[in-house]
Amino acid sequence: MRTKTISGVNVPAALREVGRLMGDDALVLRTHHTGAGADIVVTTSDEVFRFGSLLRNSVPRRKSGRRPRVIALVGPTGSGKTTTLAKLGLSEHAFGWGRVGLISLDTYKIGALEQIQTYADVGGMPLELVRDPSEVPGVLSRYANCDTILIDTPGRTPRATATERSWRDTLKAFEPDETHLVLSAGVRLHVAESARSDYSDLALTHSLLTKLDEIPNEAGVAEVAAQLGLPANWITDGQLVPDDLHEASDRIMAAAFRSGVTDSRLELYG
Ligand SMILES: Nc1nc2c(ncn2[C@@H]2O[C@H](COP(=O)(O)OP(=O)(O)OP(=O)(O)O)[C@@H](O)[C@H]2O)c(=O)[nH]1
Ligand SMILES: [Mg+2]
Repeated sequence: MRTKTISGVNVPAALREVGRLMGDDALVLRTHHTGAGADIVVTTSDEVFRFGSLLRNSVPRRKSGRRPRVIALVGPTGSGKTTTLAKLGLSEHAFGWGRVGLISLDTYKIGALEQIQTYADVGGMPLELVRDPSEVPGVLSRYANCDTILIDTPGRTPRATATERSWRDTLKAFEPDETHLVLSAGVRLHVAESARSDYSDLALTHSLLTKLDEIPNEAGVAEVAAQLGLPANWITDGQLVPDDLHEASDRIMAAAFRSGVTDSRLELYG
């Protein structure tokens, strides 16, 4: 969502400037008090509509004729990939209604397999650890009767070594229908942007913001989603598996207006 930041010596002055520059079309998203006065972040109703459509945009399947839908989660260390994968596999609102097969490409982290195995056991979901692209055709044929295949990946910093990054070749061999970039909702915008570019070779299709429960207010969530500029199906807001998984677009749109738009608009024209 394109936004504009308009400054003034205080909030009323900045709001008057918003009214002067943008008139009726202005939607105030946020006000920030700064050392020099106030910054107001504004957008337009057309932009909000465009952003809502982007979030809900469904991604066409890349491969026809292959029954299981293949969904991969990628993202930095500790962003919540494995926990979210378990939520997606177990929640009736996501893929728990059907047969789910789990795959882990995380051969690096100690305890990674045990963590995901626990969830696989809870949901009676098959789980395989895949180390190399040559293993992919075999796994796909063993999982042919699944409705959905969920792939967990290791978290690594952008400075990961070539060896650590070899899981990416294995992931590409699966040709996922969807690849979700999993990021904590509290990340700074420049971190979100660098995560997006770090994973760009994996043809990201969605963003998936986690840990909304850990941020003091949700206003910034929409900015992170907008920065990523990807459709979003889910968000997570807690450690409870699978309950803390929710539909994304309404929550993100609500977050966009979390900072008292109504009050600000009244002030704008008052
Ligand atoms: N508060 C909160 N914690 C979460 C949420 N999602 C995951 N976590 C916690 O974040 C921690 C890391 O979660 P994981 O699922 O292991 O993260 P990961 O991305 O798989 O981590 P690596 O495999 O090390 O890259 C765990 O303690 C999770 O319980 C969430 O929505 N809210
Ligand atoms: Mg993990």
